[in-house]
Amino acid sequence: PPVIRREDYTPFPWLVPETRLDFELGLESTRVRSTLTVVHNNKAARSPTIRLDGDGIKPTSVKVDGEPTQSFVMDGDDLVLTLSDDAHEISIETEIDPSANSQLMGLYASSGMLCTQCEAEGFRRITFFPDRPDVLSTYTVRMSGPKDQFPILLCNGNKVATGEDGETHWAEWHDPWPKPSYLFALVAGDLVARTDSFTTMNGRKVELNVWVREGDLERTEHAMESLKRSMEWDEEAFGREYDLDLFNIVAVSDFNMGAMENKGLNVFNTKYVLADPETATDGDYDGVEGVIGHEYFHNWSGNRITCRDWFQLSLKEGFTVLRDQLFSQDMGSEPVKRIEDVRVLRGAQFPEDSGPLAHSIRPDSYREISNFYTATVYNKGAEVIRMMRTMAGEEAFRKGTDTYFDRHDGEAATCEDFVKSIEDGAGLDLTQFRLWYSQAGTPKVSVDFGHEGDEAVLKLSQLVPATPGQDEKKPMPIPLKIALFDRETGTHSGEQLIVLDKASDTFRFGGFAQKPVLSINRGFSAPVTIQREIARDELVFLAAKDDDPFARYEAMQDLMVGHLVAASKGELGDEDRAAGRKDIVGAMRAVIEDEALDDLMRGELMSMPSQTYLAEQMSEADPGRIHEEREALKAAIAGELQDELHALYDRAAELPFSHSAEAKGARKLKTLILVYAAAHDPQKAAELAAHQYENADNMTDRQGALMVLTGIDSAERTNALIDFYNRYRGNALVIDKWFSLQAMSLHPKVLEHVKALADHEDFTMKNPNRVRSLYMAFAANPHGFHAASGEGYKLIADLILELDPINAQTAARFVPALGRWRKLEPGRSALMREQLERIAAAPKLSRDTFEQVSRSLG
Ligand code: B3K
Ligand code: ZN
Repeated sequence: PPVIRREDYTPFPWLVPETRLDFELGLESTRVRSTLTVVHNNKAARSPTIRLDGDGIKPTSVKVDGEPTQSFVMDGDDLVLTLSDDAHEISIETEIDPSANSQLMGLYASSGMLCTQCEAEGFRRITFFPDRPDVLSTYTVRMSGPKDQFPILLCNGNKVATGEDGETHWAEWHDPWPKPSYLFALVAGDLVARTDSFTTMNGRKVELNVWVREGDLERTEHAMESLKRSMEWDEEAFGREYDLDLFNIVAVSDFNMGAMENKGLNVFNTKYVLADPETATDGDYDGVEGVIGHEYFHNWSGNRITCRDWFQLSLKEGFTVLRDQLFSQDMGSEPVKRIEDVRVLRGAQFPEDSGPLAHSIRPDSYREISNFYTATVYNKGAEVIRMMRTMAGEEAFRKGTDTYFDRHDGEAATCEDFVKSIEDGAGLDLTQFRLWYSQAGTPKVSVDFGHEGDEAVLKLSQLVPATPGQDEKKPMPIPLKIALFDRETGTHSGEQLIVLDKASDTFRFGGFAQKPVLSINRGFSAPVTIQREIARDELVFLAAKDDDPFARYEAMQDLMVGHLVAASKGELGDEDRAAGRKDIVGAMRAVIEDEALDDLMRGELMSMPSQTYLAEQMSEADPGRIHEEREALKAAIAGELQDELHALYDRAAELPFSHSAEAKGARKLKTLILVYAAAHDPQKAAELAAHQYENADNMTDRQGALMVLTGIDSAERTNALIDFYNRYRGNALVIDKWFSLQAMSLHPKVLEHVKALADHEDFTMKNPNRVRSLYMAFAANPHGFHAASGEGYKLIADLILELDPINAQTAARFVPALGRWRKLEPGRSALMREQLERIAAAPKLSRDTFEQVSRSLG
């Protein structure tokens, strides 16, 4: 497959002002007639031909200006037509089989309904079209089909006419907003809606619908409330008003990702729509709110202003992730949301940045664009824009985004357009800052903090590591929020923002008779790793006293990371180990006893760094050793703090169920305490967990208890797993949890369990949620995946090979887990690499998997 390069961009030689589509819908056969008006694009070189992208489709008829024509050729999958004049009308017919579409790109069938997924290049699987985001067109769509099978017919924009003809009915939809083909969507099926409305800031009433299958209606309230909150928030926070009279959301159970922001017709994975206390956890509720917000916010950051080409993906995704993060921060606990977002960044994006798949947030080349919907483009993209906001301040940043929306509304824009708008609107100089768009790799900031006379002296240096294709890096501007604490009073005289924009620099702060304690990268103001020699007592101090919640969390994490990394490397003698544990236990006790903390935040402070994050701190990780040390520390904490943890559990258990922050915090603590208990006294923990499981009146408590039980070989485990399955049989999203919990477990036989689950009658390779629930959960379980025998690696490689022909996009998403071989101890490293080579040697790989495997080996 060819490499596509950003620098090769040229505008398309033709404009397509209008697109008319006519669908005769059927599950096995759908006929598509498309009529495009095309005119020569004045901003591009004149061309006598027009290339229309296709993917696996054939034209059954081609007409130009109403007349059948032979003046076209097929070039691979594409249709190339010769045109004599500057303006024409092209009509093409295709016929497709949605039921055979297991890739879930283009038009496909999902439990009896028809739906589409076009981003990034799915539209070309429906009809021939210039399937690129810079070709904007106004769509009019007629859909017809059997009334009983497809009583509901939905498309983008507004419904303008309907009618029926015997058993068949039809609807015509018109979307007044010009859009690229990737934002096209249609849905046809037997659906019911929760209906509501929202009145915009200018008094326009918008009809809102959340469409689901018959039995799911009761589980849509949270989605609808989240949508209304999103609409209101975007008006308030960014001045953005919705621009159609109708907004539809449809939940689909077979979906490659979370959701899709098609204009006026968002299509969602059921996972991000359906929620009620009995079947959804607090985390699921937050997920629904966040994804509903994300897709809604795309209406401006993505749809009204779209991307010129797919290299600009972060223009819409990075910005929209930032917008959804800020929304969720405002709806719930701001510090806890910030901690969660940083955890995602460190867990998913940092490993990407330090591995063979590292790329900048605006990549330079790709073979398959689906492989670039990454944590880097999304989450690091959001961090980069967040840094601009931090440097500008909230008010000036808003002026920058207003400038962006004003200047580029209706256009297909670039990341450069965005940066320039922020620069002009916010009054910042972002010349050097643009390096964040082109350089990959997580910068390392080394801190040397000293004291001279009455000055605190902060020496900082930065290193942006080499990444594939980028050996030499330039220093980037790194905004760091800092505070200097007085050791005696535990206070500081104000947070400051410093910007490290050189390879190294020194910052001096006067008025310190005594050396203060440094709190740095507060709020995680820059997506970097901080490398510092810091005394354990200073970390203990910050973990207890820092008034920036993120920095406090960070101190707690650093305390544990420092200890566990040294322990895993075998660097700790008995005395050091005991001293380290003593400090951690002391800090943990202080957190438990601190009455000023709310329980959601307390839960964060009490959480251990993940095994993946620990591995990321080492150049050659031994997952087995990390696991042992981490479990041992857990056991030590649980043993030392037995009484405190029990008292905390009992207090938390008294709170009745509600969605309040207090009740959520209490639930988080209960399960966290069970996790600790399981490492210390498994049988006792099994009893406690079984009790929590049986008495649960909500999914958070029940799932938490079952999660702990799956790791403990006991009768309670078996009973709870059987009960859970029988209780929720037939509810796909909850059965997904049942698969996941077993695949994520700390049970010694987890590998055998996963193999057996793959043969379970409820397992299918056709449903991405189910595949992910078993195999993504397993690949993220270091204890199983990194089995010293290499069997975990083989299991994932087998999966990739089996899934690749069915759903390439989903298969390719498993490759990064196998790309970590360079960062493992030699034994596992060789075993992992062997599996990548086995995949690479397979005779027929998809473009998706081929690209990921060859980059991972390269
Ligand atoms: N824009 C879609 C992602 C489409 C991915 C296609 N492979 C969802 C989102 O980010 O909102
Ligand atoms: Zn998005």
